[in-house]
Amino acid sequence: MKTVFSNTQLAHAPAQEISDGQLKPAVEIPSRAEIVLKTVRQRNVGEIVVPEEFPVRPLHRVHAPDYVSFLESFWEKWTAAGRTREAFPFVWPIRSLRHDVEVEHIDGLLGRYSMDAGTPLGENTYKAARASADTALTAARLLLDGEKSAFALCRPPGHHAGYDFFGGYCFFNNAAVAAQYLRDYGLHRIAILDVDYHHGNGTQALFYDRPDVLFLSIHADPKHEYPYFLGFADETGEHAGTGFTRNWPLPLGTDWDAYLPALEEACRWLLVYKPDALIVSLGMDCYEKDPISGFKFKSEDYIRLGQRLAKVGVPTIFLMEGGYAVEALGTNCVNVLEGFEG
Ligand code: 6XA
Ligand code: ZN
Repeated sequence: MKTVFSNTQLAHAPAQEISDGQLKPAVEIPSRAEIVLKTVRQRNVGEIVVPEEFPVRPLHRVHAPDYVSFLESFWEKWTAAGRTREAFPFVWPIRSLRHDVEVEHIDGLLGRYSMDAGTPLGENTYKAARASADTALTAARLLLDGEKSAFALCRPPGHHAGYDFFGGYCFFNNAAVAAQYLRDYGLHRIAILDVDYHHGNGTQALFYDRPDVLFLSIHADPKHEYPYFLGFADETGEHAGTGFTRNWPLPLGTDWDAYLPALEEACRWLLVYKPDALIVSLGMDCYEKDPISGFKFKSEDYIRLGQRLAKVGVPTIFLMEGGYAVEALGTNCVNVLEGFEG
């Protein structure tokens, strides 16, 4: 299987994040991608290719143009305001505040275009997020050109990012951008299976009213875990998309045996839906030693995950999302890919 990777993705290198009421060292860091790349090389997964540079158009198919422009021009505005360090939003236009005002102040803009205060924006964030989307798009291109599978080693991740907001370490929704691209190039039905520990709220929302992109997500119960406000079992789609979203929120402490029934059910949905392509939002944070998560996957379980997904028998893109146990990230990720290839 080919791996798509761009060094430009490493340029987003946040120093700190806000979590647990503190400024802490950031966990979504460049070494995550570096160790996966190193393991892909060591274990000879296949050729490593540099992504094409895509124009902004495929991003605009999923994200608001003004949001893309905000990210592009952010650092210039931030530094023009005299700020020198990475940025965090701290005020949001929630209930009772106005959505119809033209926001000008950089702190207002940060709130307007974000969902949380836990996602630092820095000088190179836009450039790295574009490269991450290019990585996903190139993997999609490989599928269109006849490959049966591809691994998009994306960073920063994407599944929390929505139409016009960033959050959860995500800026552009790589899975959604790739899915829309496959649709635009002639595939009829795309399925996205999100196995990240966290619910992919951005991806779900982007396709919630559409039957042409099935969204399936297995994740920690949002009653007890980020993103808290989406990802419950009763969210199943709306309008033409009714029935084309499925969520399996699972309790904290879930191990492979407790996870498997949900995965089997998701795979049955894939059999019924018969997608032309499958995009796996491959978060690696269900791992037992993940520093911010509460599931109990062991490294061997990732081989089983890959094996099970191979049985679905659909052209598949694996696209990296979260996962912060840096030392094990390469092993776990390549376990999925090797399990898939059999
Ligand atoms: C809050 C947790 C952000 C979740 C990031 C993630 N700081 N999403 O791994 O999949
Ligand atoms: Zn996650």
